[in-house]
Amino acid sequence: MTGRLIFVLGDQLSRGLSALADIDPSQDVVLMVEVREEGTYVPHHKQKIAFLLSAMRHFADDLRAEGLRVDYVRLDDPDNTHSFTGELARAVARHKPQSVIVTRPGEWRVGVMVATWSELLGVSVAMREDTRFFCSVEDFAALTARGKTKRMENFYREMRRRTGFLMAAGKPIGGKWNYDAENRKALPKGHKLPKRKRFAPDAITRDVMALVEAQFPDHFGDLARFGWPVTRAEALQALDDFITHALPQFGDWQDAMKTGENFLYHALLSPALNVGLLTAAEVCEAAEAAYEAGHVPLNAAEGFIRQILGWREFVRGLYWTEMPAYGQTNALKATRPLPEFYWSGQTKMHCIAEVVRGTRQNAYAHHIQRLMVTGNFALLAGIAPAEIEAWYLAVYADAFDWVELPNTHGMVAHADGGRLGSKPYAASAAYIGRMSDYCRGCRYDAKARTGANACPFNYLYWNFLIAHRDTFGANPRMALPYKALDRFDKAEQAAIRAAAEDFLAKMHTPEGVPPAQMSLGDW
Ligand code: FAD
Ligand code: DLZ
Ligand code: SF4
Repeated sequence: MTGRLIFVLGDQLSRGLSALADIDPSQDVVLMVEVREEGTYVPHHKQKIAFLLSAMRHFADDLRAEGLRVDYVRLDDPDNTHSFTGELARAVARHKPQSVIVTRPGEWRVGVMVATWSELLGVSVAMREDTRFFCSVEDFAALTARGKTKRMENFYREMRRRTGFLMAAGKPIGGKWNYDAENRKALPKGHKLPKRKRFAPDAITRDVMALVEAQFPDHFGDLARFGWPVTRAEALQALDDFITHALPQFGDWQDAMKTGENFLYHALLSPALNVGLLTAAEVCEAAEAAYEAGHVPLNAAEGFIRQILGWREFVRGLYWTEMPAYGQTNALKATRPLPEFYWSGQTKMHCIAEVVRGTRQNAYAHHIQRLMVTGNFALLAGIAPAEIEAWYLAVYADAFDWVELPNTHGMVAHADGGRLGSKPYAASAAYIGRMSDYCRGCRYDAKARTGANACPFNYLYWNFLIAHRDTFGANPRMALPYKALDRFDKAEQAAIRAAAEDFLAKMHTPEGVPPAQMSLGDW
């Protein structure tokens, strides 16, 4: 008979996890399970699955090295039932524990499973809070109830006050809370980017990569460029590399995009953070220390800390206080299916082809690529929120429902009616042209609104404004675009609508080319 069975899920790979806090090595057993259901509830990118499984195997080894007992079920175990519930049931039969301990899962979907376990398996199940965040769900609910912190910016300021990051005598260092106005630069020609640290797969990762290739052969994504940190030691090296080589310029080029460049000055830390190899606190502390040492300017340190202390905490609080209703809204009544080119990358729209290429190769795209290229297109084209969400959840190594859903459902699709963002992140080719070199290599004309070569982002953008005037026409943050739209005469507005309708009707074939006649030259 075992003491307690401590179930550690794949995104709970932190030694400081609440479920592990009082583990008794002489009696308790840690359970970790690799199951197909978690790899296939959406068809995850091969790199994402390999990352998760390799990080899990390394974490189990670290626990064993510490003298803890770990019962680890592998994906190719012939008796594997391939679900969390099935594997917990088998483990309860094996160990006959007095109780099961689990830290609250990150995803609502899994939380629903946990709620059934006690009755189903006839064993007491204690669920502990996930203490790896700055703001507990209860605190978030209390703050939101006060009204003032309903929006991210005010929530972030409150979190700065509470944690003391970049604060002096109760005031923000430098006198401003937010330095984003300095953070919207495009990369100048010839700008030399730093070489980013990637991690060559070790024997465990190579084993897992072969397993993934064999078990999930049809899933999206390449494994060849796998370079994610899979241990805590590697994650700490990745953090150090970012702080030393990229953070100093993170602020300046945060929104920039460049053909062939996947990482620029971004942290590349979200997969490690989201599975628990790094804590949010130590990452923010490292950024603050680099600022205090004079290594990093304030706009970079503040901008970076805001992403974690502000956005990451805010979306997590929103998710857990508003689910499951949050995921079910569709404020803009968007119903179109996701075009095939989100998977194939085969489209004449160079910006989308480029983001899908990077996504396929690395299971990564940076925030502006996700928001203003693939996200912006999905918003303008009226793609159904559930279709967009399933894609983002599948293709990024850092994607877990609690963080992916608010970003996609709220920030991209505006399906939450403006709970997350006070205006939709809709933009024409002018934005993409300003922040990247994509338009220079494109077969569409970024300057044209209508006509055979006009960029689809242009007529779709103006068509979006026309179609949603009832929703956004009175929004003061949308006054400028509506003023611009109203300067177009009736004929121009009719031409925009016709171009958009034509494009949307044909977009499921590569921009109107009948499938039978498709050849690579058409893309
Ligand atoms: P950096 O750009 O260097 O930012 C530093 C850190 O800040 C990130 O590691 C991340 O932890 C945090 N962060 C930044 N922006 C956000 C944000 N909007 N929400 C939450 N945390 C943020 N992030 C995920 O971690 N998982 C997701 O599934 C995810 N899905 C997204 C979907 C869409 C449509 C959009 C627009 C954004 C999504 N993001 C998601 C947020 C953001 O794009 C990623 O966190 C970021 O690209 C990760 O790369 P990085 O570590 O290089 O981040
Ligand atoms: C994403 C993922 C994958 C692909 N595989 C596993 C797995 O085999 N075992 C596991 O414990 N976790 C996996 N995960 C992460 C889970 O989906 C994640 O822990 C839950 O969704 C959190 O609620
Ligand atoms: Fe994208 Fe339009 Fe620019 Fe082409 S012209 S890269 S489709 S924004």
